[in-house]
Amino acid sequence: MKLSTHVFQRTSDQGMPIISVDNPVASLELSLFGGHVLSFMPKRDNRQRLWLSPKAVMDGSKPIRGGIPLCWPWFGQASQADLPAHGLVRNQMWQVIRVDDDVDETRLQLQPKQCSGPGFVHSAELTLELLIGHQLSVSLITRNTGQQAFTFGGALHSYFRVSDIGKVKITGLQGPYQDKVQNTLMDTSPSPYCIAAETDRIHLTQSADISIVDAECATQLHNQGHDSLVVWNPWQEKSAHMADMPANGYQQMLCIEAAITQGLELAPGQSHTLKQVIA
Ligand code: TA6
Repeated sequence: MKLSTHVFQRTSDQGMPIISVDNPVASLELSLFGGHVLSFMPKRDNRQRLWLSPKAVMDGSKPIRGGIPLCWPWFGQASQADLPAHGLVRNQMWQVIRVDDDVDETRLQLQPKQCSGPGFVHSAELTLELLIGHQLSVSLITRNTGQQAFTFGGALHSYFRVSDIGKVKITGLQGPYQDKVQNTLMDTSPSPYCIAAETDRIHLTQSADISIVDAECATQLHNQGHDSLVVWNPWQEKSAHMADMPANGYQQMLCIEAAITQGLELAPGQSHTLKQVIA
């Protein structure tokens, strides 16, 4: 089904609606389950920026491993044990509410079917806005549509494709971080910043510009509206124990997430944009 000149909707083999964008400068695929970007490739270099697990479960029975999972209205474990990690929206269907084609950019807006549920009983509106052009801009916009303030969190939990994790350097991250593997607070980020073991770090920083420098290329990230940048790689042992990840999958991926981990209060009528631009 054609939604506009450059935007199509199809049904995957597993029965999930997939949105494909193919414009003169870039291509992108998104699953309506989770409002989940699966791939992004600018045509100037035809290099896939995102990593999608070959073992990802794509039938809507669990969140998709890889691409850009949307975590909202909380990041990580929920306050109650029976609630899902990373919030309520990566497990539900989203719908397209707007499509615009421009000469070298396509704009898509989507919303989840529900913005409240167990663990978050507030009046909120959540919109995902994607600008698909020479770069991909991903904005998660939270609006308080109720009469009372609420506190929320979340993340753009992006999985980036790398050629070899052993050769990657991250630039632009300095200062202290919470190390979730060692369960300690570290004073300074490594320099050079390489990944050589299981890594799960919350950098409490509003630094905006980060580069993932790979063997022969670099992926540039511009982040906005976050209180933290999260760096995650499960490494060998954890990958081997994850049913939706190949044992060696950790070698080709690195998560760098624009996140709100500290809780952000939003007054009635206010909106907040959490954004990551990928170039
Ligand atoms: O963002 C890092 C993290 O919170 C890790 O602790 C790790 O478990 C990861 O996300 C993946 O979570 P998931 O629920 O998708 O398996």
